[in-house]
Amino acid sequence: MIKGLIFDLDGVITDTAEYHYLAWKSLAKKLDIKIDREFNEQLKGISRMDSLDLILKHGNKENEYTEEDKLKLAAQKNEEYQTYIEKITSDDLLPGIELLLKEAKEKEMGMALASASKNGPKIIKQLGIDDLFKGTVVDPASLKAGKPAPEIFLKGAELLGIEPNECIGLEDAEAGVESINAAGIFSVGVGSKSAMAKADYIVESTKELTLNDILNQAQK
Ligand code: B16
Ligand code: MG
Repeated sequence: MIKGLIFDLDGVITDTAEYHYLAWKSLAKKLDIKIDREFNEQLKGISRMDSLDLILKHGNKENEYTEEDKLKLAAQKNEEYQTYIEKITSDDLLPGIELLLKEAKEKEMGMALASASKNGPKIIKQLGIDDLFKGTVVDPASLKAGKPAPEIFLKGAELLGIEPNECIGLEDAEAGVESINAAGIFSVGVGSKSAMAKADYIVESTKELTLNDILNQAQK
């Protein structure tokens, strides 16, 4: 029986990808590296430091910075990113998510957050949904390995006090779907059929996500 939902944040609950893009783009410009929205697709679900490494590689500058320099660059990006997320409100919940969370709460299902973002707690507060995730936000800094490793979703199940086969995981990134699958959790992928090919159940957008459908699919 399904007792809990484990959510990715960016691309499932809200769309912060554009803000990450704007902040990375301005940092990249300072480093004389050009990135576009297509390149940004690769950064979805990827941790801050891994994203920076991909950007430096993209500009053939991967050997020009020490670890200390990179920490400073990532901090600069995060400072700009935080100015964008300050403006997030409950209006920024993706379509269908408010109802899904409401129905899950009514059914007394557990809800956990499995986001690679260290800004996750701040973002869910801005969205006005932090009460639903009390004590169930996985700390990405505590992980030995990020997505696609299963650890983040396994920790989500652990925080909910339930088994992986009693959970549904929701993701919009390929690495995220792989992480859910490797954890032995039923995976719901939000996105195109090709990008989400490995998911157990696919919806093209959060608009199509309903609690009934995902429960029915997971309990088939
Ligand atoms: P931060 P998710 C991910 O969120 C983003 O998709 C990714 O672009 C970002 O680099 C990562 O969080 C880390 O974010 O810099 O705020 O720690 O999709 O895992 O919810
Ligand atoms: Mg995501």
